[in-house]
Amino acid sequence: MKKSESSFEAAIREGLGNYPKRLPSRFIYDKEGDALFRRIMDMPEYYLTNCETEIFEQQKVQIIDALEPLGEGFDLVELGAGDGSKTRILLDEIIRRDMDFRYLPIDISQNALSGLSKKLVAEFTELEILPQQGTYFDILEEMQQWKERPKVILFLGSNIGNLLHPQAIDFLQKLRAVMGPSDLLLLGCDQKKEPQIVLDAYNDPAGITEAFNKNLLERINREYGADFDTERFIHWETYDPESGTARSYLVARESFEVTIPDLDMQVNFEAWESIHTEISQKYDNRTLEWIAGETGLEIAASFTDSRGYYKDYLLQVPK
Ligand code: AVI
Repeated sequence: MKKSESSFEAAIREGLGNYPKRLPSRFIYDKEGDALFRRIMDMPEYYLTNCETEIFEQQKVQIIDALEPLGEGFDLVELGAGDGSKTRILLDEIIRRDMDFRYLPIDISQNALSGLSKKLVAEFTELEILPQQGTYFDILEEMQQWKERPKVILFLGSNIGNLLHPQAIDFLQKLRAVMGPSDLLLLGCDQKKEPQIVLDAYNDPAGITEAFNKNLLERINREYGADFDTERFIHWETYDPESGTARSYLVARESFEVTIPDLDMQVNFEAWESIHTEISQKYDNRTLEWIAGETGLEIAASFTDSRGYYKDYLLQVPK
């Protein structure tokens, strides 16, 4: 059994066997979950993708100018590269300047990496691309060996927001440990804003986010033979404007029992019992300064969109 599969099993045992129930959002992303996330990124309510694209399109010159301290011959390492649609804007600018660099996209999905490489090689014939397949954790270990060349790490799409602050700090500390003195980290962070705008982004009327959230249960049905009837759950989103935390839940409409034969588990739900599935953290400068400080990094620059909904922070090692 692959590591990712067995850790899904552990998460189900732990998350559905305890009270209150929870399932980590990273397990939403199988083939169906990836497809649903691509649909989310195309939704008008999900402003995050358009904001980051706007930042890159409007400010690519300033962003690439800010990479100058790296010097020549650097590696551009992207964590969770996906289809690379936003990154290609930056790649285009770096190539236009004839800078000496290599692109190392990292993704858990070999399928996504193959599609990305094919697309980029066709578009940028001179691009040196070295795709790396694995979890962030595997690749962090591997990154220990990439210390000789200066690098800029891209962690875009507010992926950091799916981690609670202590986990985010822990993860960034691990990244910091593989950074040399002139290395940089470009971190995409969704910002605090009018609460209704956040709620609408995670609760679309077409029900795509609901299907995405419920894919956790559908996956347990597919992979472990469970009999979740997802119609018996409602998708529920909350947003706390003080902490900036959006939370997703699945809430049982009535009491029932679910069987997961392959894990030899029975799970009882009381009426209105919830499963907490995801957090999507929204940030402000103060919070980011605190997180950067805890991580041993500092903010060198930041780039925002015209509505101030989203920011890409460039983090550096303090001199
Ligand atoms: C991948 N991640 C940054 C998305 C987010 O905004 O938290 C996942 C997502 N969940 C619901 N909609 C999108």
